[in-house]
Amino acid sequence: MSGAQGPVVRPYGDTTGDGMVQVSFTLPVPHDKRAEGAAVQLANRMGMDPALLVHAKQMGDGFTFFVVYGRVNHLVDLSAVQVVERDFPLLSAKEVNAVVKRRLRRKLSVVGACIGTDAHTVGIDAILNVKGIAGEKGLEYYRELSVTNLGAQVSVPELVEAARAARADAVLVSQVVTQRDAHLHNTREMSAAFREAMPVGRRPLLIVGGPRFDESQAAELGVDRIFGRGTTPGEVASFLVHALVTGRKVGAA
Ligand code: B12
Repeated sequence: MSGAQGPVVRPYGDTTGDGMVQVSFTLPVPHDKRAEGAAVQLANRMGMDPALLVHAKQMGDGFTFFVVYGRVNHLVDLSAVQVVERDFPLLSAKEVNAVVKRRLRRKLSVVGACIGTDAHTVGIDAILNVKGIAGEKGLEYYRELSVTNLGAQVSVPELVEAARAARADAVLVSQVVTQRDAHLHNTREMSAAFREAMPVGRRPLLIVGGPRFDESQAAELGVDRIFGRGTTPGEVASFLVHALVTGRKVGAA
């Protein structure tokens, strides 16, 4: 990337542009003076100078949690920041229903699940269940969508079978646990299984979501779209209509 082009920002804590940030981490040591020194040294090595220890608390045997506040010199050129922007129009539930009814002339079938050992269903329920989230109703509320929510800890073969049985237009998978990159491994396994089980053209749209995904990794993971923190059902419904009805199916082949 060439030199700075756009607005350049630096963090601030007390006064604009002072570069102050706060980080937290855990070290595998009991809480004592040496542990606190180690935390400050780590912060220094991360580029914080000065690094001020503002909180330290032992968490069970042999682990200490730290919060460190300090100055960094790094700048961010906003024009060089790359993000996945929403590239489809946001529709109301009424508009989604109208488009599906008029153009698809049947209900759009959606199958959702948490796969692998992941039992964090709150996120997928927020998207699918009528109760929804952030003042929006979930996809079950949409008259022209048929929703099958398989719940927690669904195996990939079970998901493929359920998608086949429901003639799914889209499969929505949630992955919240990221320990040992489980979310990435599970997503790759899922997309490979659909590629193996169904020919192009018959394969449902594959969507994953969860708070710790990098939304730019869709192609790499073999899915059509990734939704991250704070996703609302309306965004997902609008994307479904865009990808399956009004636009061409997007993403990985
Ligand atoms: C509630 C909770 C639980 C509940 C889950 C209950 C349930 N039925 O879901 C219980 C107590 C069971 C639980 C258990 C565990 N948990 Co827990 N849990 C949480 C907690 C506190 C909140 C998660 C949540 O509900 N968020 C609210 C929802 C609405 O947000 P969301 O999931 O991000 O969903 C939104 C978006 O991401 C997106 N989205 C999500 N999925 C999808 C899918 C699609 C298709 C789309 C479009 C969008 C989308 O849309 C949603 C709405 O905006 C988090 C910490 C936290 N504050 O986040 C830890 C957390 C996720 N849990 C954690 C852990 C470690 C565990 C356990 C392993 C603990 C243990 N040792 O037993 C177990 C694992 C159980 C299992 N087998 O999965 C860790 C994960 C760490 C990591 N690196 O992976 C966290 C981060 C806590 C922590 N800081 O350590 N947990």
